[in-house]
Amino acid sequence: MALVEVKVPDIGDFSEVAIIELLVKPGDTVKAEQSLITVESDKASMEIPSSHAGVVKELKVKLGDKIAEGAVILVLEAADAGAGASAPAAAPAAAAPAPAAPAQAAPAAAPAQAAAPAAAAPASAGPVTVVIPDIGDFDEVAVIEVLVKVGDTVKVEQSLITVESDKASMEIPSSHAGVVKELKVKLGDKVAKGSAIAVIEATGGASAPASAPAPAAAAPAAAPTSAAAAAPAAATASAPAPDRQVPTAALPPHEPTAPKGQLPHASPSIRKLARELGVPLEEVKGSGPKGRITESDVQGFVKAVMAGSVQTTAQKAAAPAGASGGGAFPGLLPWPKVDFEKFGPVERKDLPRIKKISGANLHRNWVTIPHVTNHEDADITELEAFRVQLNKENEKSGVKVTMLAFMIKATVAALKKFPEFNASLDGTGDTAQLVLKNYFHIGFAADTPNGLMVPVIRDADKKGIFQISQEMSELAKKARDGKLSPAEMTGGCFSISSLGGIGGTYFTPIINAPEVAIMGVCKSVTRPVWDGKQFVPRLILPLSLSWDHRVIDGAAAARFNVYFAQLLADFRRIVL
Ligand code: CAO
Repeated sequence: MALVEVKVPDIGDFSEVAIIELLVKPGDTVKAEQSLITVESDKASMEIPSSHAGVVKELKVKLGDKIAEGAVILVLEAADAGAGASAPAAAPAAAAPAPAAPAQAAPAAAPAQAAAPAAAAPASAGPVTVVIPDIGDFDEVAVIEVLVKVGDTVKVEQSLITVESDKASMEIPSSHAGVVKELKVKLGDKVAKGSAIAVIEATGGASAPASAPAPAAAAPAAAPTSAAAAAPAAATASAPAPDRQVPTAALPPHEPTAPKGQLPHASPSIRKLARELGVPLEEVKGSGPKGRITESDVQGFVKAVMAGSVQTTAQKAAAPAGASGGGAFPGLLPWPKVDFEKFGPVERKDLPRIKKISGANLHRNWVTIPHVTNHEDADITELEAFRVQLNKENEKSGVKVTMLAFMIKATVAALKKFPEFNASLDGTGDTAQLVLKNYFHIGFAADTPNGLMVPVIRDADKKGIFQISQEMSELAKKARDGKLSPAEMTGGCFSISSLGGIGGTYFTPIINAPEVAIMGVCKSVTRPVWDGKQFVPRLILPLSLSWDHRVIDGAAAARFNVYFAQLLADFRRIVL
């Protein structure tokens, strides 16, 4: 038994390709021509097969390594260094007739490479039939994606179709810029060198001669030109993504089609997209031919994970012991799918943009912050009388003082007394810190036709009741007119959500992260209150304080609420 170094064969004009998958590990027994690694360029992915049968002794590469022709992939204890070597044929179809040398094995084969731009007549303008270039020894490859449609404007080297053999997939770029007049292929067609792909009304731009197919002497697979390999990034950056003509049946996104242990079917660009998004392709159900994973499959998977209706294997592994699985939250059921029309006529409306944004924030805050809500009643009989009197005295000023202005001042005093309420959590786990603020910016929830907004009164500690009232009414108007700037909604320390003008008794306000508490206020009502001798009518304001239990303790919350209510009951206390 001899030790054999298996090397990267002639892979054409690629100077370097990235290893995206390791298909074997030390100790594995491999057959000649069994795939060892998968490498990927911008336009193609390919598996590199073994030149020999034997046992893997040592891997010389790791995921993410950039490799080129001649790089050693692994050391193999060859079953028979001479006879075990593969025939010249190799991945992906027939391949490089590079003879495998005993002991120091030459690459078994040249994998298929990204195709050079599709060949076409040299005409620089007018109709051009773009054909499949030399793609090596493939007899026939299947068209698995049609990336353009009639009427599309394409650039030189923009991918037109994706073809696939059993070991590689590659995108075939256009040789000419122009408008697609006719498509000569459809999904599932088998094509070979010279097959017509499309007729393009060329606008003059053709790929440089350097990018013509250049079969490598030792590797008949189509040698990509450096232009073909380098161009796609620019092409995709400047051109809108074409509508991929692939089946987009609404299949459940999380029932992998790839048999266990086998690679999922996906084109190089889809693999790249999945890697960028961190999508485990082997967990995605493909809706394309032969279970091929399409762009919309990847998008559907991401949406499902974000909605919590699907949990990746990694998420399941990270879930707490005993969790029953299901979504990002253990045990969470998928959102119910209801055919509403079945029960009666309905109307569908898009959610306003603000609702989408605030909804996402509220959702995050509700599910990530351990909320507790304490309720309290404040006797505002005297304060309300004072407010009414103030407004009478200042009728002409045009500034109306509402209870909310007093509550903002009371909030500042309570935050000064209980600084952990004027704080934010920064970081998680061992590195978590409490950021205590020495400023007093108070937000208030404003109901607008488009949804909830929270403008912020800055430096409320430095402002009087009239100024706060005036700013509040200006900010509330701006909010309703959709004219609030982002700066007017950021930097808050604590928020007040007042439903006092509407009604209700108590509710659970959602904390406005990264704040750690929020005061909910409902409508004041006159109630009979026992004063020790008799029931007397008092104006009672219901308060609901939600607080983040990671930062605040229940006793502190109760003290905050009691103090806040005392301030409103006797506003003179604010100067103490
Ligand atoms: N109890 C009884 N009456 C109250 C009150 C209270 N707690 N708070 C306000 N009122 C009265 C006001 O005195 C005013 O009465 P008049 O018209 O007789 O003067 C009336 O209700 C309307 O007040 P307002 O709403 O114009 O003023 P405000 O300062 O109380 O509130 C604002 C301003 C912008 C906060 C409010 O208009 C608003 O949008 N509230 C909704 C907040 C919200 O949606 N919260 C829920 C968030 S969670 O989804």
